[in-house]
Amino acid sequence: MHGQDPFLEFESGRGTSRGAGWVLFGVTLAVALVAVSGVGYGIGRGTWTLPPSVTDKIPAPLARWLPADAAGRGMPAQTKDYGFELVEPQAKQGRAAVAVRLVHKPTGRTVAGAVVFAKRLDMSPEAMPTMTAELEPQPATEPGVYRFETDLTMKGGWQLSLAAKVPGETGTVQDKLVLKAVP
Ligand SMILES: [Cu+2]
Repeated sequence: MHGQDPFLEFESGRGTSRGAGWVLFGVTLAVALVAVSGVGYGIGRGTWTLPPSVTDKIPAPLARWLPADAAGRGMPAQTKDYGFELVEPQAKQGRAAVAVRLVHKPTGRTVAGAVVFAKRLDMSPEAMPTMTAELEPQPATEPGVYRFETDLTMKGGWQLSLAAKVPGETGTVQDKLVLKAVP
């Protein structure tokens, strides 16, 4: 034997006030859903970008679905694990060979097989950003070291801008180095 049916109590008792409560709850839920999907839509279309402070904390598999702006912000954090360093910080003025090492910072290991695809050498350290020098890629002689031939027509600081794709990593490695041309 059972007592009063709870469903009947619901219907007959405070049915009216509860009904109003459910309606209010439903409206709140609907508004929240629209707001959330609107935010998702804005981010998905690239209308809104997330600040690096946020994207840095997002796991890489999730972060690759987020849009990245032109400056490369919003890209997966793991690309910051890599950087370039000059094998020799100085070079003779004139025809010069420049060698850079691509390093996986957490382990200190050099990274072979990367595609170095964006590069520029200019005199921005000497307030001459429009003074550039050609960079001619050279065959690698050791794994993880990338070589270029150039003509350093003036002594002083030259900024080397590099970008690379590392096998198995999403996003792009970007780095800037300063090379000193000495007489
Ligand atoms: Cu110059």
